[in-house]
Amino acid sequence: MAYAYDDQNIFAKILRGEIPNDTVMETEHSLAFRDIRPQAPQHVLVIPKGPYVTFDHFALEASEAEIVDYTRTIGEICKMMGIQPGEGGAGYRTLSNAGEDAVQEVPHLHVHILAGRPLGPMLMRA
Ligand code: DGP
Repeated sequence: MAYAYDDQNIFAKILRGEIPNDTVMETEHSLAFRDIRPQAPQHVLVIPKGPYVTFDHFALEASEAEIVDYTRTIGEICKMMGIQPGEGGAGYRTLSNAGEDAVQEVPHLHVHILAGRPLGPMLMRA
């Protein structure tokens, strides 16, 4: 089944300027802003401006320009946040929840960048 994009989701409203956000970086195809409910001292969300629901949707259907812009934006934010392990930073975690098993709350692709404290095991033990 093809993805149906709900343009009333909260991140679509942020992209249209209907809801304020704490922007970290904006590019032609991407927007990064601070999570409203941070789960680490640094918690940034990176979203594409296009109407993509999940990472697989974006990876399969976005243009190369969008994919390059989005990927580079994530890298630039890691650089800006000073968290790159290869540059003396203490590291970070990127994650993107998709669908019901992952408890995706907002149906617009977002990658979380979490940093600033030890982040524990990758997944909660069942
Ligand atoms: P997820 O479960 O991966 O879909 O996480 C959605 C995240 O979005 C969650 O960490 C809280 C954040 N969030 C929800 N509404 C808003 C909002 O209006 N503004 C901002 N900045 N973040 C939001």
